[in-house]
Amino acid sequence: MQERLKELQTEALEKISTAADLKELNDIRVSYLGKKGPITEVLKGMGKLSAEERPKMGALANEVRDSIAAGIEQKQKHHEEAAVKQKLAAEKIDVTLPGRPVKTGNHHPLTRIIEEIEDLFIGMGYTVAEGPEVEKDYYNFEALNLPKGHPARDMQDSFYITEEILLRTHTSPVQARTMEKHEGKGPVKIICPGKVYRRDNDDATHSHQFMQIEGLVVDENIRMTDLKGTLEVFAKKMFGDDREIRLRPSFFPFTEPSVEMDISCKICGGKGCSVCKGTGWIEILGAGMVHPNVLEMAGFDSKKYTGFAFGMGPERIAMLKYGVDDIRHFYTNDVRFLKQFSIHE
Ligand code: 2NM
Repeated sequence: MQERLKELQTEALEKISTAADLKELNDIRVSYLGKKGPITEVLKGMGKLSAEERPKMGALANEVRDSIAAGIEQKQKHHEEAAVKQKLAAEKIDVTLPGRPVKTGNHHPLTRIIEEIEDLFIGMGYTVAEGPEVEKDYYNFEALNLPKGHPARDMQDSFYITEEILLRTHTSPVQARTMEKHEGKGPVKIICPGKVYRRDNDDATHSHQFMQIEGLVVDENIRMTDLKGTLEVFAKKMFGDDREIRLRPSFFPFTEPSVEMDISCKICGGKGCSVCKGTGWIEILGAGMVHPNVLEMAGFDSKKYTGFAFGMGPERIAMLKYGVDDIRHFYTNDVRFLKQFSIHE
C-alpha cells in the first residue's frame, strides 16, 4: 500500500511537471485527488490494516495528497505567470513608432479670405454685423437712397419674393439696419460679410449668388482722408506693403462723393499685363462718403454726423490673391480645387 501511494505520487508529480496548460493540470487534479481517484481507492483498503499501521498510512496518504496538491498549485502559478507574460508581450506598444497622420479638412478659400478681412478690421476697432438674406425692399433699396423707380434697382436684376420682399442684392441693408438701431448716436464702426444674390447668368466672372463684405463708419468729423487711410492700410495688409493704391471718381446712389480703389499690379510691376489689362492697376473695391439722405433716413443728423462706407467682393479678392481664373470654382466644390487651399500637408 505504501509503495502504491509512493508510485502514485511519483506518477502524478511527473505528469504535473510536463502539464502543458491549466486545463491539463485540472484534469490531473480531478483524476488523482478526486473522490473516484486512485488515492481514495487505496485508502479504502485501510480497513485491512492493523491499528498500528493505519495512522502511519493515513499520514502518508495525506502527505502524498498534499504534495500532489502543492505540485499542482506551483505549476498552476507558473502557467498563470507565463500567460500574463505572453499577454503583455503580445500587447506591447512601441511608443517610438511615428504616428499616423490625421486627415484634417480645411476652410473654404472664401471663408479664409472673409475671416482674414474681418480680423484685419476687428484689429482697427470694427465689429462684425450680420443680417437677413431675405430682406425688405425698404432696407435693400429705399433706405439706401434708391427710391422706387430708380434706374439702379432694376427689377430684372433682383430675386423678388413678393413686391416688398427680395433676396438682398448687397449687404448694405445690414448697415442700414445697424444705423437705425443706433438711434442717431455715433459711433458706428462695422464690417458686414455675407451672401448676396443677383439675377445674373453665371460665367467666369459672374455668379447669381456671391459674397460681399462692406464696411461702415459713422461719427462726428469723419472725412474722406479717414476713408483713404483705412483703405490703404487694408490694401497693404491684404496684398503686401509694396502695393500702391489710387482712388478714381465713381458713382453709387448711397455715397457722395463715390470712388473706386485700385491697387498697383504686382504681376507686371505697373508695366501692364493681362491681369491688369495693360493699365498697371487692378480694381479692388468701391467706396465713398455716406450720402446725407442715407444718414437722415437711418435717424442721424447729417449736419452733425458724416461717414464713409466701402464694399468689396471676397471672390474677386481671392481670385486675385490666389490666381483663380473662374468664380464658379468657389461654388462647384471640386475637392481637387479646395484641397489646394489646405494649410496642412
Ligand atoms: C459699396 C460702395 C460704396 C456702401 C454704402 C453703405 C451704406 F449703407 F452705408 F450706405 N454700405 N455700403 C457702399 C458704398 C458699398 O460697394 C461697392
